[in-house]
Amino acid sequence: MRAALFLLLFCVVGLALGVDQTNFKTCDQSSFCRRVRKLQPGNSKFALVPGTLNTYSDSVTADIIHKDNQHLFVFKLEALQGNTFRVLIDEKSPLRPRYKVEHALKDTPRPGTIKVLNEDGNQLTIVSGPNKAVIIGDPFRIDFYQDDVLSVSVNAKGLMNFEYLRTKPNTEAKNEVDGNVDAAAPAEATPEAQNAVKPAEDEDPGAWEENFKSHHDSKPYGPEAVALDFSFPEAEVLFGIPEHADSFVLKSTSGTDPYRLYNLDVFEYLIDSKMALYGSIPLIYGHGTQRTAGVYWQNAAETWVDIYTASNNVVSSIVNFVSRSRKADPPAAQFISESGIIDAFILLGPTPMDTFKQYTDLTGTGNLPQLYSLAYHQCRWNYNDEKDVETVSENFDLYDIPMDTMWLDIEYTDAKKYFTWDQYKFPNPLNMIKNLTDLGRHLVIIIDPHIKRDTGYFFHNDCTERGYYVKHADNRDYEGWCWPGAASYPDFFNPEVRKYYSDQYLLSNFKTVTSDVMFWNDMNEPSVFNGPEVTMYKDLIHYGNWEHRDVHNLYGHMYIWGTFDGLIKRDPNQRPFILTRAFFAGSQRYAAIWTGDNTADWGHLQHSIKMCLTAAVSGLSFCGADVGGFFGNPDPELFERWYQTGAFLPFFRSHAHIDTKRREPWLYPEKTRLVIQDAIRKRYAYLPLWYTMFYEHEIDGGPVVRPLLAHYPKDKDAFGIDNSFLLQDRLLVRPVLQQGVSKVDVYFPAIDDKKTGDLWYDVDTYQRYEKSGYESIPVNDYKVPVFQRGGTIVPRKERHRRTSLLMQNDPYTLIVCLDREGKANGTLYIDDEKSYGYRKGNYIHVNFAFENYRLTNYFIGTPKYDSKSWIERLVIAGLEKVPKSATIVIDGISKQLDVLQQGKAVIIRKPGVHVRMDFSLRLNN
Ligand code: NBV
Repeated sequence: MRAALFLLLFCVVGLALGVDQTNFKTCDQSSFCRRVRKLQPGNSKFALVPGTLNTYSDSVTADIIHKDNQHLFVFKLEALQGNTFRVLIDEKSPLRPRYKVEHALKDTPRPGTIKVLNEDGNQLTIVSGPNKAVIIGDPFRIDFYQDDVLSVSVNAKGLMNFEYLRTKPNTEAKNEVDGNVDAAAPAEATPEAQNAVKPAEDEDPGAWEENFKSHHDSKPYGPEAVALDFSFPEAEVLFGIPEHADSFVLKSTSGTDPYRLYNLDVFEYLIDSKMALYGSIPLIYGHGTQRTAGVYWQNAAETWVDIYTASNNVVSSIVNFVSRSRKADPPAAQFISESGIIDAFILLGPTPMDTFKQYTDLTGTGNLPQLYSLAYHQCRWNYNDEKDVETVSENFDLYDIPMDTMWLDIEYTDAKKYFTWDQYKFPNPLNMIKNLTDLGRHLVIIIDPHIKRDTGYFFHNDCTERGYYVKHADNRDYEGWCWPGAASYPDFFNPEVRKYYSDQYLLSNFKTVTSDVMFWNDMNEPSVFNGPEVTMYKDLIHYGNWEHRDVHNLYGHMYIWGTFDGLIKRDPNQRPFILTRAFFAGSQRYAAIWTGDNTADWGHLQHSIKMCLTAAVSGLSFCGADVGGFFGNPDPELFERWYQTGAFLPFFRSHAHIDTKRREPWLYPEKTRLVIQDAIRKRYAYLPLWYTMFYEHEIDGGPVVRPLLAHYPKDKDAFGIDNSFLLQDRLLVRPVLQQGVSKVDVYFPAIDDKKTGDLWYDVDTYQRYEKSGYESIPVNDYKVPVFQRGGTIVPRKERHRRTSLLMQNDPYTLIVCLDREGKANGTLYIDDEKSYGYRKGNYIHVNFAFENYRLTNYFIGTPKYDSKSWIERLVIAGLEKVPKSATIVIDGISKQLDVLQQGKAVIIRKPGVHVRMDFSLRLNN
């Protein structure tokens, strides 16, 4: 009852007021952020200790000293393969070990080799391939060059900070603050720290214990923050550090709070905001017309990131940077973390795509998903019972709208006990699942990490008996409030707990699902309704005796790792599908993400693109937003435009809050239903492209969804564009994101500084656009402005089916859009859409090339997968004249084909070639 009231209050207050910002800390309310931020740019107090330098085949080590307090640190610079360096700094003899992030990197990074170029008194230069690192002794700084161009400087602003661990000063005065800096007496400094200028950590009243609202953080280890600045001399814009509901290009934080990285469940989050959200990836890129570079700051503690760029306004910041001496004051970022060590990877590019791949080389790529998970998903909180699920599924068929997956939110469980079902609403889950799978559909159900403290619940009893829960410092199990009421949280950092948890997915344990059912992991920031900032206390203890403070941003990642392992154990030959809300660096190896609880308004629709673009360049290509908006009720127009946008983002799911009106497409006016049907059909037609792109992502790490600057790095006007995106380098998508418009301005990017544009073809009309710059494109209700780049070939499947499974053997259409030289190129990937057979070579990866009026194919590797599909149609756009006929040669046998003109393209029907066969098709003029 208490729980129900609490939740009711939580929802009602939230729904009435939107986000309550006072629930979340500002930098000034967070002791480490405000004390580190006090340090102004200038000469750093850190210096290399002369005579301590050692060089090895792949690295350099030295001691670093803080010149005021004489504390010693160890420094290591490692060269890694692929234009990457790693900077590690830890205390030389810390009072206790400091936390080093584990499990974010995919493997141990591959070492590179270095040569010492020269060493003089204060400076050492090492070379690794085309890269050079100049390590300056005093003040400590590292300059990274590539091809003799300075690309990244470390500590150039002198903002490095490293609060060494110390014993708690013996203070009588209660050293505590309530978000109010002046409220308490300063701590007494330790003898060794009593130097001329007292460091902020000794002065700040929140250094040894801290309060926020009614919550107390005991901070037994005191101040232990680390910080470092990174400058990007070649950059004009910075981007990265998801997750924020903000523009793709990061804004200056001068006069505002820094961007915050602290996985949090923010109720009704704001857009255009630097506030923390559900996931954190401490990765930033600097991009300019000549070069791109990046920094991955590997730290899982609460982190704030200050951005130094000219202005808050992207356009004027670009202009400013060009007009003034950028090199003297380049764009820079300072990472400030509450604990841990300094562990930074410097990614030297030089192109945007190189830099993105350097990051995925370290943290891994997303696995090729099962094809159905790239199709359309239907969700709401909640589908009420088995009948409801069946009716919704039937109605999709009745209205002829493709739909692959039904989702069940928390209400399917017995009293929010995961791995159980509500026996009244879902008495026969296996039957319900079978009904769906018989139709070619799938089911995804939610499993959250909060465990109901109920002595009748096996999971709780096991965790209690075996000591699996996250604990207080005195070894008591931590208890918070969440959906089930009183709940505890398994410590997924403990391998034994992960094993226990993953075993629950075995069909021998979870008997009421089949291996076709997949999972949604929500609330894994972790969300704790009555905890500080709706999460866990930082002084709780995890496996290995680490404080929650050290590992917070990794909690959700460890959880989904457990889920992934469970699904692999359950069926080693089926690719898991997991959707997660919280994430960290490397989470792409386990799950897809969505942007959490957005709102049914145009601003949130616009932010779905910005947020997924940032996620994609941070390794997480499989991203989407709740179509329609989670909170509120979308009007028909917003709903239509949201479907059209979602249809071109990787994860495509409609979802809604329990208090919203039902919004299945047929509940809207007929025209809206038809627009939605059309948008979903567009998605299904492009499924072969999506699947090919995700395979190629797994192989090479390039994002699936890309900002324009990924392929147009020299076009300054493209840098800040985040209402459009590329699918690989093949399609340019610019959905309608505003209410009531009859045209949209589409930006066609330039390939060079002479503003030369690529050729782009409207995918509906094959109308060609040749110039770079804005073009006004008329739109009606059905129109999604999508353009295929001249020079590419895109595969499609054009028959309308109920689900993607039923399309498996359908024939392909190849859309060939020619560049100025009459050429085009593109790939198609095919396999069984489900298993790991492709890892053993059971696939077809084929390249199509068009040149000199001839289309040919060649296979990348041996085509092994036994596909039944044929190529049924070719569409060629960009020919100067309509050819008289075409001749196809398959296996030495030639056949004449008719060529038809259709609008601005020509069509060749029934080339009749199987996807595994070599062929050559010639156009006869
Ligand atoms: O499980 C209920 C919801 C879910 O529908 C949503 O997608 C998640 O982001 N969940 C959050 C919990 C509470 C939302 C107020």
